[in-house]
Amino acid sequence: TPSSQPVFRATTTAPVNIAVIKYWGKRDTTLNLPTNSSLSVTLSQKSLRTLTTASCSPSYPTEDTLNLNGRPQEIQSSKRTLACISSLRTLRKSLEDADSSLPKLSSYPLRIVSENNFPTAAGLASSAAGFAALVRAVADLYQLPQSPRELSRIARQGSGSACRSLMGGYVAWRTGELADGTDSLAEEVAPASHWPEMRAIVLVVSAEKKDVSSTEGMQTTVATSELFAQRVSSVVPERMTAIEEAIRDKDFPKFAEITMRDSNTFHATCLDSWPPIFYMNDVSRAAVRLVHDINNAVGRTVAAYTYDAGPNSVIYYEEKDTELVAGTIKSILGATAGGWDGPFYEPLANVT
Ligand code: 2P0
Repeated sequence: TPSSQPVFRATTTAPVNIAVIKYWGKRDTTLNLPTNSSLSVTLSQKSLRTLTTASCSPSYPTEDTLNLNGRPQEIQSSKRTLACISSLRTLRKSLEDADSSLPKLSSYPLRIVSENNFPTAAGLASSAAGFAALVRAVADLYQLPQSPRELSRIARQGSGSACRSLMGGYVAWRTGELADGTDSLAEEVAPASHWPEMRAIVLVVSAEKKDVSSTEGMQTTVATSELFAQRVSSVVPERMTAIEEAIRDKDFPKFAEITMRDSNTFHATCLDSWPPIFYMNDVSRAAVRLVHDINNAVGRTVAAYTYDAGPNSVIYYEEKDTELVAGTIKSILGATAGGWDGPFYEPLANVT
């Protein structure tokens, strides 16, 4: 009977990462290969994470299924999800082929259940944590020996930024040179413990779904922005080198200026796209001004903002400046802006 059949199961969580050098642009849309390298900070899972359980059983109905935040997803129409699952299954199959005593998990239907503890598609990098958790959960279920670095190649096919969520701390996604994408991988630049004073606060300006998806937006930018070519050829490569030095030296003012400038350049290429793309709004811009005002008033750079494909701010600072930064922002924007939809998330910037 079906009930006597075994069910194999693995549960995992994956963190959100917030880029300080932004990924924006694909050179290959099928393999999700980027036009430029990017670098992110992995946020603490205490505040923002995806929780995913993957299971498989010969007793399951024949199709793989995915349930996200309580809703069944059309997995068969999601090429990216199918690509991740198929890569993982192939790796499992090769283990089974090499060792006939292993259960034939690769031949069983998969059931994946995933839940975010934060709004999906609100510019909080939900696809990054989502695909990273999916890949990690299925890899654990299949007991794959691959390293996070190798799994990042698979997660990248789900969502580019997901490859950076398989590691903690400071993570670079190297653009790679090969046409097949095998060298387009994430790698840890420094562990979280290297700079434990780093903090981030997320200001949820709006938890609404964004108008233009990242995938669509970046295609428009690549095809139409005149500023974009310069960003890819010289601006980002120089900033990648500089921010890696800033992280190595724990030089917050340098880290902060590069972070803010790269957010601004990314949003400038969005505005320079045709038709233009807007992700930041008036509340986002008020937070930008406030961060510059705080830095000027203090007389040193204590805070850095960054914005993804949505209006929410992520502000980095060091633990010693918590009152100056998080305290001021909460009291000023929390009291006056009236635009805040949701709670302030206060994740530690690093995974512990
Ligand atoms: C990033 N973003 O580096 C940049 C900054 C948004 C702005 O990665 O098409 O959801 O799935 O590869 O990864 C959002 O893009 O795009 C993103 P796809 P993804 O975090």
